Amino acid sequence: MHFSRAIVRIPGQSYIDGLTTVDEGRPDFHTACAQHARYCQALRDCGLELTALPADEAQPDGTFVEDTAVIAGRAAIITRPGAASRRGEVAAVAAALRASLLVLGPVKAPGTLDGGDVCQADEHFFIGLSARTNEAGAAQLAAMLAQYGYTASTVDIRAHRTLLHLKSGMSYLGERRFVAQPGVPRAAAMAGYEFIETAADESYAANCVRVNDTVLVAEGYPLLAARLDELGYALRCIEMSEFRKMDGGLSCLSLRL
Ligand code: CIR
Repeated sequence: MHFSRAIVRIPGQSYIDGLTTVDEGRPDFHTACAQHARYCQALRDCGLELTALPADEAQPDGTFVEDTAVIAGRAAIITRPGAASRRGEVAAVAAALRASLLVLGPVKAPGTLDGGDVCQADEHFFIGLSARTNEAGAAQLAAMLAQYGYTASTVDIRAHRTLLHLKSGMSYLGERRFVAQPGVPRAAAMAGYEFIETAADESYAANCVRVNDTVLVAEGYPLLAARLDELGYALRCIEMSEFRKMDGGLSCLSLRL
């Protein structure tokens, strides 16, 4: 897949009051902004043109734009985030997406869907069933994807208590290869794919992002970085400490199109 654009949203000061299950202390707002700026620069260095939405103080988790939409080629499906406090995030992202994509949805109640639960592997979409994404949301997404020739199947991660979203635990690198934390459920439809498993103490790094010829990896996970380097990927390591504190990973911070 080739990406030419990305949508991001600058964190607001309310970022530190967002949702989290992580017990690593409150994020530092200024450090989060600096890390976000470096993330944006990394995307630009990968050749992407960025649309940076302004911070919205009413949306503490708004910087995690990935959860608000699913990109499928020239279409974007607007979600209905599982956390009620995040439902106000979708309007601004949908408006930005309309500039370049055909916008579908949103997912309708009782369906809920977070983009972080959606892992695209070429023409197939794996949809995590989680505390945020339910069967109704997954079925609505699958039906919209089918209109565009994509297939989809679900992966139930609800018993995996430390995993917020499917992509918190796995990423698709292309060429039928995933990076995954140990213990992330492997759906039957994943047979035939290669898995690079992270070390148990590097499980956060399983959320990495292939952007054109580069793989963005969180800074501080040397075993995964060495393995990806050995496999020939060009790596860009990005400091993510202030996003990790709020359950966020690299993929959550952008929508790539
Ligand atoms: C939340 O709990 O919704 C945010 N604090 C973190 C969302 C992370 N998004 C993602 O993994 N796609």
